Amino acid sequence: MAHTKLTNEQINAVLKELPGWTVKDGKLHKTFKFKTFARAIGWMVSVAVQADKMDHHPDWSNTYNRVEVNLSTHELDDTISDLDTELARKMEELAG
Ligand code: HBI
Repeated sequence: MAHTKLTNEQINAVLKELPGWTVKDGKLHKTFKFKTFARAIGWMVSVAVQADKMDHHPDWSNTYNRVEVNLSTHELDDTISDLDTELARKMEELAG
């Protein structure tokens, strides 16, 4: 299936439904905070399984109980596509 770059309007509409998400340096960005390191890593593992199924992978880094996430689509010059908003939604679901 072909994926398309989202317009600023489309991105702003999605951001209203995704608490804590912003656009930073042209990427969909959020820092997730968990109670413990173990919970942060557990969440990352569950997201990784879903991301791999989608063949769409986050740029992210972990520091103790925080995970900083940046989503973009390399195939579309690192812009934000429907795949990024789909993965952001999955991340929210899995964060409970
Ligand atoms: N992950 N975030 C992200 N963006 C992509 O464009 C992307 C990816 N993971 C795998 C992937 N593309 C592959 O489809 C291609 O690199 C072959």
